[in-house]
Amino acid sequence: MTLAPGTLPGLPQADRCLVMGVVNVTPDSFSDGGQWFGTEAAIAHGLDLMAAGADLVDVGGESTRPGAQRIDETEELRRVGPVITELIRAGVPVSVDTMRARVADFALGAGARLVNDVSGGLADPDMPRLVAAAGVSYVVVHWRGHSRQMYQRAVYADVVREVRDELSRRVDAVLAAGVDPGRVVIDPGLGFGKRPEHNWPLLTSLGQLAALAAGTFPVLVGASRKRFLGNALAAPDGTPRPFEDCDGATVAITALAAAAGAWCVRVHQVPLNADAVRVAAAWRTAAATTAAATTAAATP
Ligand code: PMM
Repeated sequence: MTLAPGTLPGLPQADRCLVMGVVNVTPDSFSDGGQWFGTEAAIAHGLDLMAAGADLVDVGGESTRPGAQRIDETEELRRVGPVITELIRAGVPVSVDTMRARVADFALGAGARLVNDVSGGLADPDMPRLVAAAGVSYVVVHWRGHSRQMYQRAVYADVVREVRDELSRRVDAVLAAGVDPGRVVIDPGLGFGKRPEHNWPLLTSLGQLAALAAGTFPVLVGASRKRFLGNALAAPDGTPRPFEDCDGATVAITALAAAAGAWCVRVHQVPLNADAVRVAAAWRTAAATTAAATTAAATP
């Protein structure tokens, strides 16, 4: 099926896929751990991402890299609180990347516009009710468990069908908790309980993943710098490409996902991805115009 990017109330609007820049206020994230761990560095990075063309900035304080240990709520709040407050004060549209309702509550109180919950509401049962009460948008990510168990649970017979069915159940649950269906975004959760070979069929099936029992939802894609890209670009001896050399691959995924109708891409490096979503928009427009002209020419 064809997917259209769609628009969500209260979030930046554009006639193209949006670009979400990532600020990981962590010492140990897979792709940029430690780079923006200090409050001042993280704030400056968020501002830089906006200046480089991001539509919104996603701020997170807990690493979800495979095997990562959880931090406690106080530490998570200590990391992200001042960064979120300051970016919002500077006029940046902020998304909070958290699995904890209390952290989301703080961020929403400060003016965050989107809750990005990589557990899809499974890690903290209070999260869907909180999002519903706040009336904000909610990214429901496909997830099968915390980082410690991530790979044990990465077993699928039909990854697209299973991820879609599990996402569908999560979306039903968050709607039952009162979340507005017009504010739900779904995300296949690339790398979350998935081995490299699971991510590709999910990427080529965004339209199928978006069409759930409760309706068709906008899709967010978070492929940036993930390990499966390093594997795809491995050296002849099989050595994976280091993540910091995978930005070209990320841009390629951005172009393909945006051309397929993704609503937003979550990326660590903004400028080339901001170009890619514009190219994809021109591509989609030309494809639609050509298809309409072909249909008109074939109509007697
Ligand atoms: N991936 C990471 C963190 N947050 N959020 C969404 N919605 N989708 C993702 O794929 C996603 C996410 C892990 O990536 P990082 O630690 O390398 O930034």
